[in-house]
Amino acid sequence: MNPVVHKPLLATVLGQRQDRPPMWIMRQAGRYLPEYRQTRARAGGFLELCYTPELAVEVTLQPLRRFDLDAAILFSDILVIPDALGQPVRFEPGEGPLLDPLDEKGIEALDRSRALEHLAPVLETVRRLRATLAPDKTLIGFCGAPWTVATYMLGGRGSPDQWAARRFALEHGKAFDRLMDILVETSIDYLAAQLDAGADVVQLFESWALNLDDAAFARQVMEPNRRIVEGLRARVPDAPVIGFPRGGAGNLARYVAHTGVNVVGIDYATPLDFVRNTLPPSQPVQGNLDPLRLVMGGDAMESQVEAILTAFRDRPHIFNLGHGIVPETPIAHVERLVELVKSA
Ligand code: 1CP
Repeated sequence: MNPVVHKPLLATVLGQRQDRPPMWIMRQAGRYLPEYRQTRARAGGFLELCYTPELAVEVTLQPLRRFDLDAAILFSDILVIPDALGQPVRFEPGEGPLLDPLDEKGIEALDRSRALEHLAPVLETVRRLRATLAPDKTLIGFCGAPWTVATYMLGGRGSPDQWAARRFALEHGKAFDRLMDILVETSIDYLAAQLDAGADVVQLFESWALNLDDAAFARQVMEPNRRIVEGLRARVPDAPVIGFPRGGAGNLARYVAHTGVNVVGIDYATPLDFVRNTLPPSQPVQGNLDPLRLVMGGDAMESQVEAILTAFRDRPHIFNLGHGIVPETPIAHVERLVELVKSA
């Protein structure tokens, strides 16, 4: 019989406060690591890297070889879903993702029937990671939440205010709701398959939950996230979910109550006091160091790490950044961050 091994990060997701907060780093596999840049060059394109299990496993594990992190996050991208639905995604150097923006006809032409087949290599990566990872490490699967993925599908690229997608939602309500339905259903299939392949927990990246009024936040963020959590748990009972509604601070408590996520990710612009006063001490949180402070290191970093650890000391807390690590981050600063949190 296998002994049950304690996974501190998974336990925290399930609401059990640890004496020292477990940690991972948002976008921990990436361009700040020379070994990532090397593997990325071997793969050719970025999507080839995502769709080649051998290389995707390698880059997933790279940050864990350097740093004593408590979780690995599957190496993939939120934009494999449009790619799998038949809206091709291109990654051009220095550009970020590019797509041909969808119109109403394009939404009708999306084909959900073969999406999981297209994503089979990503699921194979999860299976290989499960077989390789040390038993005390948590394996995090993920997808982009529907609204965030839709902003790229409708706008064709990242944008500062998501104008194209916000406008489309009001101007072409029926087609927009159809797109959200497709994304909700595909995300449920995809996340259930990741859990089935061996992920311990899944994260919904709602990176563009900002710039939305009450009604838009309810329609575009809260309801689709809720439907995914509910649909996923109908397939995988008690599926553990982390939600990260970046920019949704005013709605934090409502988001948690409405969606039923286990953990809520806190972006770095959300005041620590506000979180303490808004969410009950039993509510697990994840976050929220500004990635810029990790670039700076020194007191700029250390003072805020201390403030975060103190603010969340009384609750289940997963230490993390409040958004993704950036390419110019010095590796020595990441080493120091891990040392600081480990000695908390
Ligand atoms: O050239 C390269 O190597 C591409 C850089 C890169 C990487 C390393 C991209 C392009 N995606 C990724 C991997 C990735 N993306 C992961 C797995 C790696 C890990 O965490 O260790 C994850 C979880 C993501 C998630 C992701 N992709 C998000 C949500 C998180 C966030 O940062 O808000 C978003 C918005 C994307 C889209 C995307 N993909 C890539 C870029 C540069 C972007 C952002 C574009 C923009 O700002 O609009």
